[in-house]
Amino acid sequence: MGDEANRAGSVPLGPARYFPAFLDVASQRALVEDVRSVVAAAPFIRPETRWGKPMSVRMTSAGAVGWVSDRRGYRYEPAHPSGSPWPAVPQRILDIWGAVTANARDPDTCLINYYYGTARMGLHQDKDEAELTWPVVSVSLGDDALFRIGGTDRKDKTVSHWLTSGDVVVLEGAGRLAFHGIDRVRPGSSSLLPNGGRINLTLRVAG
Ligand code: MD3
Ligand code: FE
Repeated sequence: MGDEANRAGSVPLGPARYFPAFLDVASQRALVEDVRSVVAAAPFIRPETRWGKPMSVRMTSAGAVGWVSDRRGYRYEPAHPSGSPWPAVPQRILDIWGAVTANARDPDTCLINYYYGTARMGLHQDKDEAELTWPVVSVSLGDDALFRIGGTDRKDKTVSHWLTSGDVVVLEGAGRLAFHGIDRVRPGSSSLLPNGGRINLTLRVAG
């Protein structure tokens, strides 16, 4: 897996494969329109942790299932908390997965994270999916974000990198269970989103 994508221009970022400036501005704008149509059907919410504390990142999803968190814990659900099914993953987003993975199957969920102001995401592993062997693909849109990634032990050394709009990161193999997070976003660093902030699209096979 990955040889074709490496030929298309990825560099290592810790255990991740990083595609700087993978998307041109026209593609980024088209993706923002796709996000708008998803959000019209499945509005952003501010999930609560299982301890009842609201997260600083707003979230919604597209796909057969979507990631939710509340006092019952973290899990994938077939519907938005409103009861409506999640909208389909837009084709342009699926095309990115097709371009940077071996594409053995499509992702069944796209998490849409919205960071505004001081929103951040603490160091964590992604392991709510049924099979942890499929890649995870992340697309950054809008303001720059300070991304941190380490190893499979929380205490492992981490590397930090500012992700910018249009960047794509792929996690697979040993990197799939790496600890990672977003320390902060730099307000006003991009004009892509009229109201500022950062959107991250995360494509996964949830199972
Ligand atoms: C490393 N999101 O939603 S994307 C998340 O920018 C999440 O919103 C961050 O971490 C964001 O869970 C980081 C980059 C990313 C995505 C998945 C990974 C890095 C990853 C899975 C394993 C290791
Ligand atoms: Fe994550």
